[in-house]
Parts: sequence; structure tokens; C-alpha cells
Amino acid sequence: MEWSTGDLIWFDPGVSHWLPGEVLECHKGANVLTVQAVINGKPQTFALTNGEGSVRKREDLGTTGVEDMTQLTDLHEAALLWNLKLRYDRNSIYTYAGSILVALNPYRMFDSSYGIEAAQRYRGKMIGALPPHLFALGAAAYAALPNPQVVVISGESGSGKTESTKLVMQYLAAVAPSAPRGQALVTEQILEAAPLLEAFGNAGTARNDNSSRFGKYLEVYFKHGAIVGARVTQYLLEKSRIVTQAPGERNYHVFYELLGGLSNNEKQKYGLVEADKYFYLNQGGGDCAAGHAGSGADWGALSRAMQVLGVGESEQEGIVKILASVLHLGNVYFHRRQLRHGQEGVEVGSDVEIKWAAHLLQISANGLQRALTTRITEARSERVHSPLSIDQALDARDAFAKALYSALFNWLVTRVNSIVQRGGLHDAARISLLDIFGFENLSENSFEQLCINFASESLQLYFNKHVFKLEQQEYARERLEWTNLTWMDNTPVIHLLGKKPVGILHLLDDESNFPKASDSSFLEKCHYNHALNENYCRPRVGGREFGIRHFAGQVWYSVDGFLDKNRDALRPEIVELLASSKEPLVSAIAKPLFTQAQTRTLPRGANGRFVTMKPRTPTVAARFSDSLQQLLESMSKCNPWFVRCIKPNNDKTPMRFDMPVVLEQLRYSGMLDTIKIRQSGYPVRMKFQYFVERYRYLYPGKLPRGVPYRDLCRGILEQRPINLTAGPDYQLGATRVFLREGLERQLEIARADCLRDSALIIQKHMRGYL
Ligand code: AD9
Ligand code: MG
Repeated sequence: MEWSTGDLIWFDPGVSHWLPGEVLECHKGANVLTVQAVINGKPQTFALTNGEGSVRKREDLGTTGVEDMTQLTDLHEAALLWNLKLRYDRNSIYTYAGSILVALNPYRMFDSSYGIEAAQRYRGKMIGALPPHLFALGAAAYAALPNPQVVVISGESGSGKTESTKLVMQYLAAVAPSAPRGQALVTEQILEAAPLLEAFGNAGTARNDNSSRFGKYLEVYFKHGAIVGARVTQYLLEKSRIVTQAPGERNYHVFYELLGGLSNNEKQKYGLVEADKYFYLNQGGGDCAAGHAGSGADWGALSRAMQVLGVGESEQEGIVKILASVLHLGNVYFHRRQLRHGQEGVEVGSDVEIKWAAHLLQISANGLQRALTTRITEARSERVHSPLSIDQALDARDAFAKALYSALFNWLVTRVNSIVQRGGLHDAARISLLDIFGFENLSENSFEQLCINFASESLQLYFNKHVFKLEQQEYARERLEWTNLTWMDNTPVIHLLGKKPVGILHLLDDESNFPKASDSSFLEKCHYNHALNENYCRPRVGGREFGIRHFAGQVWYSVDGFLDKNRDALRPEIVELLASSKEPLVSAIAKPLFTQAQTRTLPRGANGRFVTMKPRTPTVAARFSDSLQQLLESMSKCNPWFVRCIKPNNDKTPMRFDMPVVLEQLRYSGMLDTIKIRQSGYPVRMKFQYFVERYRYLYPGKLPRGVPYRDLCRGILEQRPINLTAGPDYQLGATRVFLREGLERQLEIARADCLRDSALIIQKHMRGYL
């Protein structure tokens, strides 16, 4: 490209992102370009040699940038990056890419932009009528009811998905008219469910002080515009966190809130002391204080939320007992013990904690002690207790604690649903909100990260499918003039992870169902089947890990513990022990655990006898893949609204825009291609007849009779000034008319003007009669 003095350019002087500059001089012979850029308010001069690849023409974004990035004339990642920065620096955290909302985490509350007043302002407004906002998406989804809608919120850990989900929910609660008598409470209950589930399912991690450690799909039901109920589906609570945390990380918030909230007397009742005395709370070496950034929640608020959701005092007490017993269990330790016949076993170091746990859970202390130190084996139809090793005993203790806590979490979700999922919702309209755990690449990644990142990949695929694939297929079917755009297709990674029979999660399942298998044999199978896959990476010699090139970057997974975590086996004696509890909540939460541990009676065999066998209970990966599949199916029936959350920096600092950090997210989320297709494509489509009926006011005079709708449609559109920045802004397909979002906006505004004018004329006319 030829440059001349005064040209506006983007250039990268070796800082891995783009700077806006102006050409001062161009020395063609020496291939040197002298450019000037203003950095921190000071002009600086750079001499770029051979700077071809890293110099681009620049469109002047002014001081405020554009609200919708499809309005950029020169599409380049530098323009997107700087447009977002200009806006972010002026506290505008939201920007559109067509109807897709890009949300930059401010790490600071802007109360005024989220209040009732703001919600009312966006009510009934089209996207683009007011500055970009989550509420605008909420309004658009609400306006599109009764067709099912889904708001898909994606982004990496800490980017703002959970906060955005809550804001959309708050918006819906603020604008939906009050439900009929007796149902008004349900909105409050849905709102209160969020902090309740966060207390039990979110935790402080290195990336986010309030990181969701489970996925959440909230379906909100409407009748005649009013909220009448909801349903929460949860995905894969991270169980390992209950018993262990990485440095600087915390256990689930509820433990700290509980210990911070109980009085000394109450603590005594449960045998509790300060948080830093508990092994399950102090391993990360992190902060043991009650609150966490971003919530300020405390036990009192939590208790009130439970009340609103129908968790009465005795059940709340049951919850405290279960939480306290988890903490007691974590402090149980073991000694090696020499048994008869030279066998080695373990004994409990001190039985105080066992007694407390047994007392709180209302189970037999002896039974608990036995379950943690021995295992039952069946020999000649007799039950034999064989001793455990120290490691096995510690595993048994941790498995018990994990089972208790996760069963409690499941019970809570079921309870929330039993309250908010009122009867008669099958014919209600719905808006679903998806807030799933964000992509993670930690210093050590395990099975949990593999599942989390598989979910992120699936969501990215859903996004690609809607924004690129289905879109372009539709253009072809409708015979539009269109040159196909390519996009970063992540199907190969999804196949590598999830496709039968040798996708990594299937290999893991096969190994998990094979008694002699180990984490190493699983790793070998992965290497054997995928060594040649370009998205799979083998470690250096001897490494116990494998690498996956995800859409959002390469992640190394260390295989230690994969099989156990995936099997998630629960010994029947532990379930029996819990089921025998005299504490109603404990026996209630234990019920669903039976399916995880029980033997199953199959129908009569050919010889007429019942056949009893150990079932191959579905593994964690199998259950997770299935539920993810169901989720995607449910979402595929909805009209999607996308929110792309972006993390502005890696230190959780308010209002600091770190260019490389944002650029990386823009790149891997495919934002540039997304804007391209939204800019040159036709995301809005309507049947000809619908279009004509909606916009007939824009046709001068009466619409001619007997003319096909397709021609009437063309007639109306030809009244508009032609905009050819990126080709025509509408096309007539075979069965529908296709429009760019900008044109739809203009048509809506023109229609509203016409209707207002005609209303005025009618009013005047009526006055003449009076
Ligand atoms: V994770 O994948 O669950 O680890 P999220 O959900 O994407 O992650 P979250 O919504 O929890 O991130 O946001 C992280 C923190 O950023 C919050 O605790 C707030 O402190 C902060 N945040 C996010 N969005 C907003 C906002 N719109 N306004 C103010 C925000 N602060
Ligand atoms: Mg979250």
C-alpha cells in the first residue's frame, strides 16, 4: 500500500496491539515510514521499517467512537479494539455489533444505569433507539414473546456473565406488569434464587472473586406479559472445591458467610469455631472473611432469601447442620494401625470431629467411623469389613463430604424449582437466560476444566451456527446474491472431545468403566488415538498431561485423578448411613444418591428369574455431555440474543482497559468475522405479507390491488433512499424479504412517525366534529 503524509493509520510498533497514528513522512526507497502517535497525551514519533503487515489504513473514530460496530467503514481488529477503548474510557461499557451486545466489565457499579428508571426508558424500545445496553436486549427479547427467546451470555471467567444475567432478570422483573393476585411473589422468589444459588455455588478463584462453579439455565415464564414462574437447571457443580482449593482460592461462599454470621452461642451449638481452623477452608491460604467482592452478602441476607423461597426455620437449621458437619469431617485425620495377621489399617486420630459430624447428621458415630476406615466387600454372600489404607481413608472422608454438599446443592435447586415452577406453565411463553462457567486456563487444569471448556466450546459452536452457518444456508435457500464468508469453525475440537467412539470424553468413559484402567492408561489411549490431530498436543517425554487447542487458546490438562473424578463412585454404605439419618433434611437429600450407588433389578431373564447386576451408572462426563446436549436442543428452539462479555484486564481493576487482554478475547471470539457478517449480511427477515402489512404506511398513497406481496414489498422499499456502503441493504428472497439491522431501524422510526402523524390528523378531525 502507498502511504502519503497525513494518512491516518493503525500501526503496531511491536507492542502486540494497535496504536492510532498519522504518517509524517514516507521514504519509499528506504522503505521507512515515519509516523506520529499520541501516547498518554504526548506526541511520539516512530520510524517503521518494512512495516507492511503491521500498518493499516485508519478510519477516524472521533473522540466517542460508534455505538454499533457494524457502522465502521474500515473493518479491522484495530478499529474494533480502539472503538471499544474510546467508549470504555467514557464509561460506555456496552457496544453493539448489530444486535449482538459486547459488554466490557467495568469492575465498578454504575447504579444509575441499572435502576428502575433506566429499565422503564428501554421498555418497548428497539435495539439502537437508545445507547447500547443489556436492557435493550432484554426489551427486544420481551417484545418478541410469545416466541421462545434465549439470552446467551458468554465470555471467559470473570468477564461479567453472572452480573449480566442478573441485570437482564432485574430488567424483566422491572418492566413486566404485576402478575395476577397470588403470583406476584414469584418474581421476588426468582430474583432471590440468584444470590441463594450463588452463595452455595460460587467461590473466590484466582480469576474471579465470585466465580460460578456451576452452570445455570434459567427459564422465565410469562403469561400476558407477566412473569408467572421459572425453572432453573444446573450443570456440574465443581465438587473438588469442597475438599481442596488451589493457592489463593476459596471454598463456596456459604461456609464463610455461615461462620461470619453465627453468634458464639450458635457456633457452640454446632461445635463450630473460626473459619481458618478448618482444613476444608484454609488450604488455599486465601481470605477467610465472610463477604466477597461484588456481593457483600451475609448470612442474614441468605437466611432471608431462603425464607422467601420457602426454606423454613427447621430446614435452615438442617442446612446449617449439614454445612457444619462437612467442616467437621474435613478436620478428621487418621493414624496408621497394625492389625491382626500383619494387616495394616487406619484409626481415626481423634473422635471429637466424628462425634460432632454424627451428632449433627443424626447418624451412628460408630457407623460413620467404620465407613471412613473400612470398606465392605461381599464374600460368599457375607458382608466383610476390610481395612482401608490412610490414602483410602482420606479419600473416603472427602467423598463423604463431597456427596453431602453436592446433595444439599441439588436439593436446594429442586426446592427453588418447586417454589418458582408453578403449575400450568406448559403453555406459557419463555425467555431463557444462560449463564454458564466461563473458559478457564489455570496453572494446573484437571477434569473440571475439561468439562467447563467443553461447555464453552459447545456454546461457541452454537454462536457460530447461528451467526454464520444457518444464516448463510438461509441465504442460499432463498437464493440471495451472496459470497460465503468463512469463520473460525471449532467443530474439529468438539469432535476431538465429544464425538463417539474415540472423543476424549468417550475414551475417559470407557476407561472409567474398566476396573483395571488407570489415569496413565487413559492418557496412553488419548495419545494413541489423537497424536496426529492438529488440535491435540502431546507433552514432552514422561509428562502426565495432554494439550487441547481450544478456540480460546491452548490448555494443558493434567490427567491425575481424571478416572476417579469421572467415576464419582459413592460407596453404598455411605448412602445407607445418610439415609438412616433421623435428621429429616439429611435423609431427604440422601434419597437421590441411591441411584448413584444402588444395585438395580432388571426384568426377568429367559429362565424366569430376576437378574440382578451392578449397573453401569452414567459417569460424570456422560451425564454432563447428555445435559449439555439437552441444553443445546432446548436453546435451538429459541430465538437467540447474544451477549459477549469481555474482561478488560487480568487484575480485576476498575475501568482499566488492557489492550492485549481485550484484543485476545476479540480475536478468539471471532468478533471481526461476526461484525463482517452482520454488516454485509441480512440478519432481519420477514415474510412478504408481514412486511407489507407492517410498513404499508410508508407507501405514498394507496397500495395497488392484486399485486403480489413480493412486488408490494419492493415498492415500499424503493421509496427509501438507497444506501450502498456495503452493497444493497435489503434483498428480496424467494419467500421473504431480508434486511440489514440498520434499515430495519430506519423503517421502524419512519413507521412510528407516520403513525404519530396520522394519529394527530385523526385527533384534529375529531375535534372538528365536536
Ligand atoms: V465466571 O465464568 O462465573 O468465573 P463471570 O460470571 O463471567 O465469571 P461475574 O459476572 O461474576 O463474571 O463478574 C465478575 C465481577 O466483575 C463481579 O463480581 C463484579 O465485581 C464485576 N462486574 C461484572 N459485571 C459488572 C457490571 N455490569 N457492573 C459492575 C461488574 N461490576
Ligand atoms: Mg459467573
